[in-house]
Amino acid sequence: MIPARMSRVFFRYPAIVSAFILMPIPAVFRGTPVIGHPIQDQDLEFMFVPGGSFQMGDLWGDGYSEDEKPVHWVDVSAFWIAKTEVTNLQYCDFLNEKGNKIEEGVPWLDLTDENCLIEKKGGKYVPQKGYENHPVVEVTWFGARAYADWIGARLPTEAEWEFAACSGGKPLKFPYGAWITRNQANFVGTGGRDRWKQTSPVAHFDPTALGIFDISGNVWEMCQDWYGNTYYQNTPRENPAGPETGTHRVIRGGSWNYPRHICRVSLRGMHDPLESAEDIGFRVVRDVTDLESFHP
Ligand SMILES: [Ca+2]
Ligand SMILES: [Ca+2]
Ligand SMILES: [Ca+2]
Repeated sequence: MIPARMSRVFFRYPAIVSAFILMPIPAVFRGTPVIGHPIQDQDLEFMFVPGGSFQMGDLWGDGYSEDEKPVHWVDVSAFWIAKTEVTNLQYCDFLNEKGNKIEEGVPWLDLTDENCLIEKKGGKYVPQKGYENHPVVEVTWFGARAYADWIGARLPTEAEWEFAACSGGKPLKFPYGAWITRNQANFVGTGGRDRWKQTSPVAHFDPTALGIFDISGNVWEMCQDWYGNTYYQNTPRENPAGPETGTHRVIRGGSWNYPRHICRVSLRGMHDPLESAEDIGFRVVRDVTDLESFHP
């Protein structure tokens, strides 16, 4: 069954892929980056990520931490990824329907935090003026997961996140290549097109080759996996989904609060799922249905 919410969600196949949609896709297309489309107003829009194999981890040997090693091959099945981080306005739609529920003893959104960009006015959740299109922050992992459920989606695994961040598993250090500039992403400080000391509106910078925005910088993005610092030493090749248990969840991509080097696609962060922060948000992904699948 398609959830009611799906009526507000847009899925895009890149033109090059849609021609092959009903036939087995040649191996050469696996992991091929796809071309993006303009973002659609406040509605969630997804890009198709063809499945493929890639080398996950610190390809360049310049990570801060051993947790990105060893580099290892991973097979990722096709999935859909939201083009942008979830915005304050999108998150308000959710809160106005479901309420700001308590899960594991904490509210989905920490409205009491001075850094929260959403407020409750006249019984309704509204973004602070001017922050409608900025990514939601001060949201817990449970609040992120609940939103994803509500929209008929889920949080990405960190393997999916990294595969998408390097446009289908290309050997890239940063989402745009060997380097990242202030004209490409919002990291700490300002300069060039990065005019922001804190969050920027989503999709202000150019998309990656895959057609997604702010995959590095702006806000950290929560993944579904538990964080394990030695997980790469013993991980399944096919669609790894993290350790069975843990204390922290994986976050990826760096933020407005961290330096350029933290925007590396292989960098792994972690975050207490009961906590919320001024520079941590999320984006959602969706599984490919049988009908949409073009794997033989
Ligand atoms: Ca900045
Ligand atoms: Ca981001
Ligand atoms: Ca907080």
